[in-house]
Amino acid sequence: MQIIKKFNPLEDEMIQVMNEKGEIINPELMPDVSDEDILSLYKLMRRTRAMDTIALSLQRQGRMLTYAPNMGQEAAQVGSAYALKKTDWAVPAFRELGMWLMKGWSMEKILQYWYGNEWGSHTGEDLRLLPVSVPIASQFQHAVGIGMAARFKKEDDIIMAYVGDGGTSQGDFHEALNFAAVYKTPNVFVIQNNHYAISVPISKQTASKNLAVKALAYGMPGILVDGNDLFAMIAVSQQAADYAREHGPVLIEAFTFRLGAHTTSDDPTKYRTDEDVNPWKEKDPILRLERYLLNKGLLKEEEIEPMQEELEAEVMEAYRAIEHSSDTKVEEIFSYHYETMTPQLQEQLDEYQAFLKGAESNV
Ligand SMILES: Cc1ncc(C[n+]2csc(CCOP(=O)(O)OP(=O)(O)O)c2C)c(N)n1
Repeated sequence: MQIIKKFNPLEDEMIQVMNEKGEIINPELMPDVSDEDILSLYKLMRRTRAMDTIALSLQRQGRMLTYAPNMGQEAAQVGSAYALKKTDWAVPAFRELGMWLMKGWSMEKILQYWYGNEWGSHTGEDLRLLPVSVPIASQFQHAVGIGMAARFKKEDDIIMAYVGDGGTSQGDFHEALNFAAVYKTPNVFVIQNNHYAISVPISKQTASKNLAVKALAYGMPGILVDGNDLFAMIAVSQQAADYAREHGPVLIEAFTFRLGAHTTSDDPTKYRTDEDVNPWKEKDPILRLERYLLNKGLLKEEEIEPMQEELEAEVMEAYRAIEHSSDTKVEEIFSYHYETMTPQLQEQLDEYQAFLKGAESNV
């Protein structure tokens, strides 16, 4: 737990293991991961990117609902989730595709969720993965609650919860951190600082030196890590997981960048320029790991394209399995809000059904 015990976020340094050329610059921090695992993590990051790109294109074709892209954030998601053992919990916001795949939420179910069907959220009971949480930072309260339950039950599982930089301005974020530190819950909180909350840049979000520093006020360690560096993410997350299991909560700020739009409803050219984005293309977490693998001879240039084609085919196969399979009836909007429908909802349902009848008789 060398990093957790020594790191001081007030000094505003950032933990890095590998530079943008894919060279190991801090070998003493290199996590113990086999070459085989590194290669499969690379493939998982590529699978995440392939799924993201295809989901976006399907949405543009009108074959998917609103979608939140992950491009650029794959190492932050995959590297943190790699530190979890099977019975540990993961509590997402809504932009954690790499973590979801790592945890075992199937491609089909994920696509079904974004296709607009809640059955996609039924991940299977033994996965210990909470569903997508759209109310910003509310998931931190749930994560701390699970943490308290784990302590009561004397289980040794940790709970890793995710939030965006914008989420750190919500009351829920601060209340959750405070409770977690007071009750020493086994939580690892991961902020994916992707620099924007929709159009609001990080400079308008906080006057703090960084986001990791917020941990100190609550009495827990806070670590700033290069979120585009897979090895740094793994090293910090593994040490944070060990610390949380033994002592209590840790806050990680994964410094990364959202290369795409906030969602398919957003146009980022309205609030940022190519000059803001281009430097981050060079820091692309997949390219960085690819350079490492190529340098080490663990991957050959000619293997990349066939791998890409294989992954794209996998994604399309998963999508075809759910396309149309779960188109829901509009009536379900009314029937699943409460156990018994309220008079107001009943009135709206009656109105909708009367409208349908009228439409039919006009045909
Ligand atoms: C409580 C709440 N307020 C506002 C919104 C609308 N909203 C959706 S996403 C978003 C920005 C979130 O930014 P951030 O936490 O940085 O995460 P990112 O989207 O960048 O991953 C906002 C304000 C919401 N979903 N919930």
